[in-house]
Amino acid sequence: MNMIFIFLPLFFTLTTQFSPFIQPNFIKQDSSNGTIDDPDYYFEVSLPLVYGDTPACTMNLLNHSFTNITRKTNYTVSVPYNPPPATCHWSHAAVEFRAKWTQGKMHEGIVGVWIGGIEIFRTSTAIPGKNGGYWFVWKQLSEYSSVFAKRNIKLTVRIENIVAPVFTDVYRVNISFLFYPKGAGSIPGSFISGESEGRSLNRKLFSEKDYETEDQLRLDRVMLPSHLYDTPADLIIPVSGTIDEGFWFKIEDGSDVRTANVQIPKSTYKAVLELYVSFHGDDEYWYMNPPDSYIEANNLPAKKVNGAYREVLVTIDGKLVGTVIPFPVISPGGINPLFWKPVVSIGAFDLPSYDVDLTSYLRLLLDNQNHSIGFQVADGVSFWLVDANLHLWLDGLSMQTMVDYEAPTMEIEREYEFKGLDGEFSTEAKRSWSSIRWVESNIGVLKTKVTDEIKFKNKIKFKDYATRRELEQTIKTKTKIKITNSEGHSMGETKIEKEYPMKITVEPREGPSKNSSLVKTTVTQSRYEKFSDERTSISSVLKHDMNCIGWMMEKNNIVVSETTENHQNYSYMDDRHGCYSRKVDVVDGDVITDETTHACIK
Ligand SMILES: *[C@@H]1O[C@H](CO)[C@@H](O)[C@H](O)[C@H]1NC(C)=O
Ligand SMILES: *[C@@H]1O[C@H](CO)[C@@H](O)[C@H](O)[C@H]1NC(C)=O
Ligand SMILES: *[C@@H]1O[C@H](CO)[C@@H](O)[C@H](O)[C@H]1NC(C)=O
Ligand SMILES: *[C@@H]1O[C@H](CO)[C@@H](O)[C@H](O)[C@H]1NC(C)=O
Ligand SMILES: *[C@@H]1O[C@H](CO)[C@@H](O)[C@H](O)[C@H]1NC(C)=O
Ligand SMILES: *[C@@H]1O[C@H](CO)[C@@H](O)[C@H](O)[C@H]1NC(C)=O
Ligand SMILES: *[C@@H]1O[C@H](CO)[C@@H](O)[C@H](O)[C@H]1NC(C)=O
Ligand SMILES: CC(=O)N[C@H]1CO[C@H](CO)[C@@H](O)[C@@H]1O
Repeated sequence: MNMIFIFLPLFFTLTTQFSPFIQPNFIKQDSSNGTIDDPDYYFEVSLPLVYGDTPACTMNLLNHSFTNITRKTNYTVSVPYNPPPATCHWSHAAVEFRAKWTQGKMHEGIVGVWIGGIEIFRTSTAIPGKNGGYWFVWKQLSEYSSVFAKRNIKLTVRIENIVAPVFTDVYRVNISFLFYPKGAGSIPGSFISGESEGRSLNRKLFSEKDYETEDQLRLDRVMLPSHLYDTPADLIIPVSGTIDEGFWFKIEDGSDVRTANVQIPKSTYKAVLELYVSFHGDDEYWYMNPPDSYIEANNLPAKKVNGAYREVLVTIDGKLVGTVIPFPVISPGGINPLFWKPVVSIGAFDLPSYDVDLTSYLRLLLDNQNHSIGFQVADGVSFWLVDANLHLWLDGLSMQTMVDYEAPTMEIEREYEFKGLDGEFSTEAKRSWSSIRWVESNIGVLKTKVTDEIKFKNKIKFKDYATRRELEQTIKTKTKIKITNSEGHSMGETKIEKEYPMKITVEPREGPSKNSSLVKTTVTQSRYEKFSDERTSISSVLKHDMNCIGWMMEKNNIVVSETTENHQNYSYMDDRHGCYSRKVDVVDGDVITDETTHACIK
């Protein structure tokens, strides 16, 4: 497959969008013959399902072709959902999402999947070549069990961010739900060396509610919440818009606050808000945006871009209760579309969701009144798609949870230095907060202290009249949950640490002949996530590294040759489910290495 990119060496010539990269709408289908073969099958390097190969039952719910739609007609499709028959004994669910893209002009899209208004899955579409493309994605959905048990609800799918006014492509979607029996889950083929009697593997994946005594329940209820979804929530409430909008809120700028009302049961003892977030349009590359002072000083015909810091803010009745700086998922049309053939970037087919623990704020919610949960994107420009699910754990015992919290603190430092088109822009932000709650239990009053910290660092450099651009960014988050008894002895500590580093460079070189130029682009990105719980000695570590490099030669604004590499290392270690690692190397669209191992490499 080959393509013609209308490459714009100076991005300032873009008037509609401020973007340092090739835009998918500038990609045209080619009539000349290139050197890169067109791959058909696209994939993301990620963890396989841990429930094994044989579901207790499978339900195919949706076969739909999105085509022939315009902005005025509908991008949304809904079908009825009912739980599996009583003969199917299940306690875990997963979704199997199959997509096929045939015909058309290769538009980029973002797709959301909701069940009963609860978002369960967000994915982007690959940008296939002239032969079309297909991909499969599986996702574990056990934390949504309570929704899968509901009758007479709807499964809804929406596609958005289609650039064309009329969508003539054919994008087919098949969705099935897989239901698995109760029992241990493990990564297929996984083996933990030195594991006696498979101690950890036999531990229940999600402890079901079969507590022996109320005392046990009380104690566990205090200890377990540290692992956010250790047991699936009893009730999940959507915090989203209407179906016409596709449930998600389209947030247009930094002052756009979108809210939804929720009323929660008085018996709630734990609450976690799960946020789905993606960024598009003018904010697709928010992390590469220079400040507006730079745009103005250079008289550039770009819109307001607001620099390179974004944070999704969550409020209850206008009070800030949590924030998220999302993992910068690069869409399959992003930066250089040839990087993502056939392996897409980290998270592109299964966008991560983010958890904001609201347990400390329950006092604000437990009064049988409606409360407004709001979302805002600090410094955002058009547009962000945001919605959330409020996971609630309930019981009949009314436990007193007294709360003391310190207001969040936020420091942001911006240093901008530029002369003409060249300069350096650095942004550093740090946010931290903590809360303390006391819970009465059968072993006395226990104190839970939660501390959260987010650190954001972004540095952009423009050189040689801004034709050379460099980005270096890290997002780090750390959550610590510490439980102590009335004597001040530690009863356990849980830590969740995440780190998302990213580096991008775009570097033009002189071409071999007149009117030709060479551009080197590199992207390195990682996703590190670590969980550890001292009391149960459960821990898990995810490490995903990606490294892409591309050379593109263009002559008279037409790409004459292009070479790309994408290297990814993925490794996951979990005391309960086992280990998995995979190494994938792709050169010019060909997968030259794809190795999987299940041994736990410590
Ligand atoms: C592309 O290759 C095919 C066969 O290999 C040939 O028939 C066709 O003319 C070529 N197209 C161009 C634009 O070179
Ligand atoms: C979708 O297609 C499959 C395969 O042809 C078929 O078994 C299934 O019944 C279809 N599902 C729906 C909901 O139409
Ligand atoms: C698209 O719609 C037009 C008229 O509304 C119809 O003639 C055409 O067959 C449709 N195409 C597809 C692929 O459904
Ligand atoms: C789009 O589809 C949804 C769900 O099927 C429906 O509720 C809504 O009214 C439709 N909107 C339009 C503009 O047709
Ligand atoms: C909460 O809002 C819903 C509709 O949004 C309304 O039906 C309900 O009566 C309200 N409840 C209270 C207690 O205000
Ligand atoms: C270089 O570009 C100029 C203007 O676009 C054009 O007139 C000239 O013919 C081109 N030269 C070559 C060698 O392609
Ligand atoms: C993957 O691991 C190999 C071997 O340890 C290393 O040489 C390579 O640089 C790694 N690739 C990435 C993308 O980190
Ligand atoms: C992408 C995919 O698997 N599509 C299938 C969906 O189901 C129909 C049958 O209804 C098949 O024809 C498609 O191939």
